Amino acid sequence: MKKTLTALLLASAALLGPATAAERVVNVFNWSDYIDPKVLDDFTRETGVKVVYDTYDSNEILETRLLAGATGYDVVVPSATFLSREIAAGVLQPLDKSKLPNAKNLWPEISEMLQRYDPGGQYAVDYMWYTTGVAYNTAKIKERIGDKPITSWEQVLKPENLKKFADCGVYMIDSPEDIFSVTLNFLKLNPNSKNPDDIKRAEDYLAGLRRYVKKFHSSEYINALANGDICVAIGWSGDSFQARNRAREAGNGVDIAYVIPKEGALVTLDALAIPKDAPHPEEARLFIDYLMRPDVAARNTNATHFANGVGTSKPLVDPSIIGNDAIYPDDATMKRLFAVTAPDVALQRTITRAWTRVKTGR
Ligand code: N2P
Repeated sequence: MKKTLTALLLASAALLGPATAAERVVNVFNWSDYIDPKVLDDFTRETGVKVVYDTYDSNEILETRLLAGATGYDVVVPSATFLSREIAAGVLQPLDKSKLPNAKNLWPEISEMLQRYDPGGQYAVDYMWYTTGVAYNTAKIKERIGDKPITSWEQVLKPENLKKFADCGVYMIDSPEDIFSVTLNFLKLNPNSKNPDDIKRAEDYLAGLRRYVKKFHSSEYINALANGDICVAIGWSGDSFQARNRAREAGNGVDIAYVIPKEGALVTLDALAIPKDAPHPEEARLFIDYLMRPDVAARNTNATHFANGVGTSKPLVDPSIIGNDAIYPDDATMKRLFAVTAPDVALQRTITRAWTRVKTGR
């Protein structure tokens, strides 16, 4: 009897042991506020692969880690220009599309846009795409400038105008690509200019706005807007609508609007990619493929208010989101958007330094 029990215990230990050791994992490094958290649980339930999820709010953070290597991450989500530089630097691995059956669901026009940064679509698929515009607290803006909704960059990028909002709080995303391109466009220079003199002009211009900016930060503005702590943010479309919804859910009377100003705005894409040295590339492909399922992509859009790259998800997206031109721009809005390409290493350094001076005033 005793012998049988021991044998039984040993047998069950043998069963449990290897099962734990073989637990499948995918390490995901994504932007903050960029997924429906329930999607992660469902992925694990359906595939048996555990998700270790970590977040960032800046391409610069992701790029520094990727270039250092051995990040331990299996899936990363760089924005388009950073993607192109990271492909050139050899820190990503090609995506084997034959192992991504849901790639058939991708939106052809959006994939085409992404291929300007990833020729032939070899390394990445689009996750989301979005604009950089102006989010604002409608009541606080009205108190200060009267019944004139924000429609133009002039209302926030002219120092004498931005000054009117300084007392109720202005944030800008801490993203030189976004703020420089928007400023260049406002100054009627090429938003994609690669001329260091243009960068200098934009830097000097931004230096005159800095005193009215409370903070440069790329994720805190969601709650700051929702709580009524700030009244203007230059930020991303989906985040701004998340702020609007958080305020609605809190029932705190704060009303947030987001606008793509009439002079146009930056349109960017964020792509799913696998680092060259990813420890679990097979699980990474499973995860990326799952995100390209139309129902899953729609859930992520419904939760984040960012437009996704899966065309076949559109019928499943909340009609108020699909019908919102500031999230899914119509043709007329689309014509006002501009995209940018990656600067070379030397210009990138110039931009980084200029941005530091803008933020610190030194
Ligand atoms: C998510 C922001 C994603 C847009 N909060 C910037 N890549």
